[in-house]
Amino acid sequence: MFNKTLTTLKILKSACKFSQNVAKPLRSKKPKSSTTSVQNFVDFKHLRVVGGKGGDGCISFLSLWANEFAGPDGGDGGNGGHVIFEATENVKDLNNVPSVVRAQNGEFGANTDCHGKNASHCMIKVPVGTVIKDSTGKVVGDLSEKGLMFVAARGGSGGKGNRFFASDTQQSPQICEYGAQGEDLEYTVEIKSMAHVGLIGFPNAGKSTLLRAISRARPKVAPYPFTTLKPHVGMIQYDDYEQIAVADLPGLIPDSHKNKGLGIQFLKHAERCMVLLYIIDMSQAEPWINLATLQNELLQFNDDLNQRPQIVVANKIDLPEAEENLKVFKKNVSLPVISISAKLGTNIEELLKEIKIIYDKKSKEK
Ligand SMILES: Nc1nc2c(ncn2[C@@H]2O[C@H](COP(=O)(O)OP(=O)(O)OP(=O)(O)O)[C@@H](O)[C@H]2O)c(=O)[nH]1
Ligand SMILES: [Mg+2]
Repeated sequence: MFNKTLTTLKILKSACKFSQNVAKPLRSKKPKSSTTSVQNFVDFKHLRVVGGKGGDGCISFLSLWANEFAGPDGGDGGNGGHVIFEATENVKDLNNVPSVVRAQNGEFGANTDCHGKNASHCMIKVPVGTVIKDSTGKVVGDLSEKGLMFVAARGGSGGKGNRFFASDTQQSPQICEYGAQGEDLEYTVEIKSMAHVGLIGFPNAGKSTLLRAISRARPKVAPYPFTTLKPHVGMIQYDDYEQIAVADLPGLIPDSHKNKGLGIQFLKHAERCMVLLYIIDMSQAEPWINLATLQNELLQFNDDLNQRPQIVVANKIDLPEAEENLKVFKKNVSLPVISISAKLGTNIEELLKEIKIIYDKKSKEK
């Protein structure tokens, strides 16, 4: 009898598990890095690209013991290298892209018809999904697939040596060409999608604390506003081998969409996230006003942003004044609210599960 009830209980339990069917978030087995430098995520860069200069041609005349005036023998210069962007899966951000990129120059031509060597091209590796805009803001390249390339600046061609100018009428030309200058252009490169989930909130709401709690990323945490000035990305691991990228974005303030505070540039990061997580500090009075302000900022910037899946995270519930605020907050907010304490780790697992559910739903839609 006892055995029978035990088996029915077991079956019920597994049925319950099956109905939930959400992958469990995993704790990272690897400790956090102990290096002092912390890398931020670069999703936008303005850069200058300069193609290599072509090598100059050569003026030279061959003189042999039996033939003193054997004719012109100056070789051509080599071509300068191009600057090329190449999409690859091996890099995740634009950290490795320098602000000025110069390709190598072609070699000069030499006597005895020796042509200068062509310079090798300068390849810049960028992540798949990089969009390239010219100085007027027009999209000129979209590297949406692995291996796609965009020639950003062409190198100059090599100059002709005096051998090239020899003819029946001009047997000893004293002229050659200089190598052409490479193109000198400016571009803006942007990554289309930065992370699956973006953390949005006022300064000091606890965004960086939350990212530290759920991933191996190490953004700076401090009790003053604007600690985070550049975005950081961390990965959450799940037991179905899925990884979800979460971006800690710098804090927003009222009128950010008018370029106040850290400005529009930081709202642009939010555009590159699939799911938005509003982090609201529950220890402050009337937190629902903060949420409404944040939503309004996003709406003013781009009304598509409010159509994205959103979760409201009520943070700092460990503080004494948070309990009362949370009760009223839940009544005033229509979105799903998850209350957590990023500092103590309370309810973090529930939040991670909710993120996974939304992520799975979104991935199926694609
Ligand atoms: N008690 C309590 N304190 C918290 C919690 N989460 C964050 N804090 C504290 O709040 C302060 C600000 O935290 P940060 O994570 O730096 O806040 P932020 O949102 O990243 O701030 P900015 O980078 O300036 O936008 C720190 O002193 C944290 O220790 C929490 O759940 N409970
Ligand atoms: Mg921060």
